[in-house]
Amino acid sequence: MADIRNIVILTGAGISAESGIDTFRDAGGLWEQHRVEDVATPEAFARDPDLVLRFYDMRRDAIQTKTPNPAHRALARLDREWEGGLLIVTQNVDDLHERAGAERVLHMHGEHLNAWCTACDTRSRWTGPLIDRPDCPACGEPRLRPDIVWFGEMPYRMEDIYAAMRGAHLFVSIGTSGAVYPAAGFVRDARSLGAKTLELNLERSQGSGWFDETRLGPASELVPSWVD
Ligand code: BJW
Repeated sequence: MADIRNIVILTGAGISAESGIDTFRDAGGLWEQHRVEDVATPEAFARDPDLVLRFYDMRRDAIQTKTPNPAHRALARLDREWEGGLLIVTQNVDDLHERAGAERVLHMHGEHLNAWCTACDTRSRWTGPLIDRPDCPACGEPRLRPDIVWFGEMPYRMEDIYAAMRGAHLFVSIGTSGAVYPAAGFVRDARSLGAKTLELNLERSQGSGWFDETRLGPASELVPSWVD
């Protein structure tokens, strides 16, 4: 790592799998249990908001009982100790990076703990279950939506992500299938911007061929051994 100063790390559902949070596309994953079109699009929310809200209530309840695993803790340690530039860009909506102690974290697909008022663009902490849903604390709008980037919506803070990628010497992808854009294209972007690229994943992903190096195995083992 002698010639590396700035690092961008992309994480996906695989880093939280060993904490007990379902991934999306693995066997038994969320998209086998729910149709994407029913729960993870703006059209679904317009058509049947209660169904979508119940799906996210269920996800939020499940996530809150889970705890960070050695992979989250290793990245938090790296974040604390790395004096160069570092950005953890996570596609995950859980807060396990933060609960492990990481600070330089960007949630490009939103956060399950947040509610978003599209009437006045205020984010607030999501507190209510279905029968007691809070109104917007800023404008009183009664219908808040989960602060989640659904299919067809623009992921958050793309300019900040590309600013970090432009200065990165190393791009590391952890636990993501490379099935969802624009995150799936980051490895090619990073390469063309001159960064070295490393993938840490349980199995080969759709993007594996683009990485300089791929290491296969569980994140709880691969990430600590890469960090140390
Ligand atoms: C382990 C492990 C262990 C397991 N250790 N590893 C260009 C080309 C083609 C299509 C598109 C394109 N640009 C845009 C699109 C459309 C679309 C898209 O990509 N569709 C594809 C399906 C083709 N993208 C979008 O719509 C995005 N928006 C966008 O592009 O905006 C621009 C735009 C706007 C308007 C008009 C036009 C353009 C938005 C995408 C939003 C994604 N949202 C979701 C759902 C969030 C809701 C929720 O959480 O409920 O985000 S989808 C879901 O997939 C979730 C994830 O963040 C995302 C990525 O999944 P991830 O993390 O990779 O999980 P898995 O399950 O797929 O993989 C897990 C991996 O871990 C596997 O590889 C395992 O092997 C591994 N693993 N255990 C290590 N222990």
